[in-house]
Amino acid sequence: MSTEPKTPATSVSHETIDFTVDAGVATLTLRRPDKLNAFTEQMHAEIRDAMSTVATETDIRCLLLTGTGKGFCAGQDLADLDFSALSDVLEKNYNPLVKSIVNLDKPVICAVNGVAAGAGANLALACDIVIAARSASFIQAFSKIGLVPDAGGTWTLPRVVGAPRAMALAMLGEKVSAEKAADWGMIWEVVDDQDLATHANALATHLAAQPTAALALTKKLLRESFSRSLDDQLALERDFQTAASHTADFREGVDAFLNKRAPHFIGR
Ligand code: T3D
Repeated sequence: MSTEPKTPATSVSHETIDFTVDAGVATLTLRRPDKLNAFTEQMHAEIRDAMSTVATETDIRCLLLTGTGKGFCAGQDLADLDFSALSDVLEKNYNPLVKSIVNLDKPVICAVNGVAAGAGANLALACDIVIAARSASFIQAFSKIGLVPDAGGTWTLPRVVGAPRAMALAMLGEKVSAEKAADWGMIWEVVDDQDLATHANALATHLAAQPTAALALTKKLLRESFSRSLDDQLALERDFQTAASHTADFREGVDAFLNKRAPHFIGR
């Protein structure tokens, strides 16, 4: 058993998200339930603010992303759309958001509590470990309104489900159930709706107490592997393993094992 980080619980109030930090876990909850938590300009600004705290606070060692109500996120709020400036919106909002999750040097869990559509689906798929409620679903809704997939979907989808499924999902915009998403390897697991929050919190609390510096290196290694040769990847593993071996957590992990006691990891 590992020990939870000792951070005091904090909560920052926003209008469209909830953001809390407790026991090393930052929980970012999308909160526009009447609109299935669709993204607005304001929500993007509030998420940016929260993500900046997650990136810079060393006491935060895991991020949990989820939504309120019956949806996880229905993508861009189509009533808050600037038809003349989509590329600006992607550059300002969606692209930095996806990068802030993929490049975050901490594990990111997404607990998909309901439908995840458009950029909402691709936001979920950008996270490191995705758990979904049994009633949740994923929809590449873009083709239904004459857009192309964004928020990293054309990068993530072929990697997680393969090109044939990615192509059909993107072209047909069909709803994929949580069960099918798990069968296809799009997500980690499905849990009963009533168990999602408890399960996701337990997983996030567990991860926050793990050797998170090594987890950050692991995340980077796996992400980088898609664009590297085997030789380059082996060299990167060597370098990152050297870095991991210099952490206090490595010494602690080995000592705890040899002395048959629970390790106490500090994330450094
Ligand atoms: O630069 C840019 O900004 C471009 C970026 C684009 C990124 C994108 O994400 S494009 C894709 C945008 N999203 C969609 O096209 C999905 C639209 N929504 C749906 O297709 C359906 O709502 C769902 C399949 C997701 C769920 O269907 P259902 O039947 O469970 O719920 P509902 O009744 O359709 O929705 C409930 C309410 O949420 C409803 O509002 P009302 O009528 O009760 O006042 C509905 O209008 C609202 N809602 C759902 N999605 C959106 C939305 N309102 C605004 N924008 C939405 N995306």
